Amino acid sequence: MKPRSHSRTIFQQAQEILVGGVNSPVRAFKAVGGDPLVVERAQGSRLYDVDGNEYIDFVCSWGAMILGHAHPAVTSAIQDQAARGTSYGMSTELELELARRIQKAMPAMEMVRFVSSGTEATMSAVRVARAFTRRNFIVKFDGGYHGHADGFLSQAGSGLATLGIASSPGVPECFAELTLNAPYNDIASVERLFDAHRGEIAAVIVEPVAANMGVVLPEESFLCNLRELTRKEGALLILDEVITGFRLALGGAQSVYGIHPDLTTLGKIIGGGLPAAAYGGRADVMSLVAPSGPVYQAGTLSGNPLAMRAGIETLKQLEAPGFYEQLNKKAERLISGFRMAVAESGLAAQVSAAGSLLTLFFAKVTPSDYEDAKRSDTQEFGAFFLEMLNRGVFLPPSQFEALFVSAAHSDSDIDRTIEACRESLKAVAGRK
Ligand code: KE4
Repeated sequence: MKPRSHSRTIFQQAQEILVGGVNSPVRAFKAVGGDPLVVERAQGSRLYDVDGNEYIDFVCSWGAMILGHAHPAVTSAIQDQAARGTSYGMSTELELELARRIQKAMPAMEMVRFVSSGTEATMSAVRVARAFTRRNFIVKFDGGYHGHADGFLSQAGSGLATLGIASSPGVPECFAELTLNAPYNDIASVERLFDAHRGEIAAVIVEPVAANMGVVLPEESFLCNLRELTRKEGALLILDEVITGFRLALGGAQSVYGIHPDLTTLGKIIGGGLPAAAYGGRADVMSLVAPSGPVYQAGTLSGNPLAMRAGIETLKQLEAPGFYEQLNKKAERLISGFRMAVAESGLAAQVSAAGSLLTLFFAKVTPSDYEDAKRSDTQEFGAFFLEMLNRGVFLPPSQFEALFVSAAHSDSDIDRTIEACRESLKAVAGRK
């Protein structure tokens, strides 16, 4: 590993003009320390920094690069489309084709609207849910992340004060109060919220497999209880599948867990690494969105032709028979290798996983909600992260994120990563 001196210089200069030197907070490595990576290029399972270091990449652009970086079919589609112009601000047949592929994979998406980020997708889904139900409150889960729209930057108030309190300056309390928070996997707390706000809750938004507190799995019947409860209460169920969509299966988590949501949000994978996201679902709900209905939502780059082409080529690869079986087999090898390395190290650590999504928690028990996840030893995670990075393995720089396995990760990548994990855990244990 060469010293990351050029990365450091660029990052220092970036801090003079880019806030925090980055364009998204997690990239600043604040949770793990050390100099953030400055990437020069990527190919397959590899990232290369500006100092010429090579890393096996398990961030995969936060899940978007399920095929790996610079997949030839995706790259040539983008090149071909770019030569035809990069944005028209008008409809194309491409967005129709991608929408049809999405709907075929997720039949609950009867109507679709493309936007440019997951934040736009979830923000818009909540807006149309409020319009459809004529109710103002929404329920989200502690540790759930749905992008940075004001209403989502709300956390559980203290004690019984179930009204949300703003988790970020700049979010007026009156906005935050319209978001009610419940612990993940705790259906009784959601029932209590509905009892306290009968007829006032427009929707429940949930990551069907939580991945923004680290990977936390839904307990048996949690999701179907949520589905039953929302239906009974006349509220909409929004599955935020920005991470799980086309990740856990072609049909997303909703196909794995057999849940038929009213609305679904997607992002990351459907843009093939370019900015594209979507929200959609019941036709009677989505028909309220302009220009069909009065709920306004718009976007200059929505349905961008390059992103549509990249998404189409990506989904074509995902539709190939056996894609997910092969991907999950790779992930299973990594997961069992990590578990063996943890057992050898004697450290209190757990691997929590769903398909090709996983988190190594430095915790005594596998978290089932955010309170559990927050008990993880983030110092130990930070030390482990840096040990892995210095061995050429790039993990998400936060205990509360997920590792992503891509189709480009080879058997030798997996073996090398397991060996690096074994050595890194030993180094961390050796410091105790
Ligand atoms: P974007 O606005 O970042 O495209 O999507 C927001 C979003 C919505 N829903 C879920 C479940 C998400 O995970 C996200 C964004 N995920 C983070 C990673 N945990 C993006 C990485 C970042 O913030 O830089």
